[in-house]
Amino acid sequence: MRSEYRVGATKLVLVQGDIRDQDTEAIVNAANSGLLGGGGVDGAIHRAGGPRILAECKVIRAKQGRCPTGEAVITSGGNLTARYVIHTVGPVWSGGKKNEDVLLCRAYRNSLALAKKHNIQSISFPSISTGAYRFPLKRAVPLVLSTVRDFLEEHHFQEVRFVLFGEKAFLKYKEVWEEIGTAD
Ligand code: AR6
Repeated sequence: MRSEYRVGATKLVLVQGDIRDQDTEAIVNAANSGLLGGGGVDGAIHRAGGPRILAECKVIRAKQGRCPTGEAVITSGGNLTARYVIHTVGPVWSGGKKNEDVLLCRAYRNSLALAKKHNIQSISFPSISTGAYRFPLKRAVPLVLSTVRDFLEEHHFQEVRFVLFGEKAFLKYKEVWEEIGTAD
């Protein structure tokens, strides 16, 4: 399943699929602050991308320590089709009173800003924090899509893609985008 929209000159795509298979210049990893791999999207990206990504993450760790929640760092894509992986850390859901909403939006915004800094034209996002970190999907999607929409009103990309693993997530993103996204 796939839907295409526009925000200004940027193509916004929602697709059901696997983040590892995307042909955008960058893909985003839902990492943890240790940056040394994990389960879910993180494990899948490291397995598919090979040891080069982990080696670069270790260099970043040695230089700056852990990656704070809401921040993002960049490595190459190793063996992936994507040239870069942007590793960002979403918040762990703990009831909604620990600034989770703000931190989730920050993870998307900082990933986009880092992509811009590296002159990246196309980028794919997974649904950050809504797996192991248990951020409720229903609450996350309007926050995420309005954050990205607002960023794209100020900055242009060729394409921003959301890659949703399951049908339920895909349909939720589609429903919300059709409510809050800009019309063509
Ligand atoms: N492609 C796209 N989406 C995926 C894929 C995939 N290959 N695999 C899972 N998803 P999660 P989080 C979906 O748990 O909640 C890791 O251990 C999944 O269905 O990957 O941010 C890290 O190291 C869910 O909707 O990320 C951290 O410790 C979404 O991606 C922690 O998990 C995010 O699920 C981060 O947890």
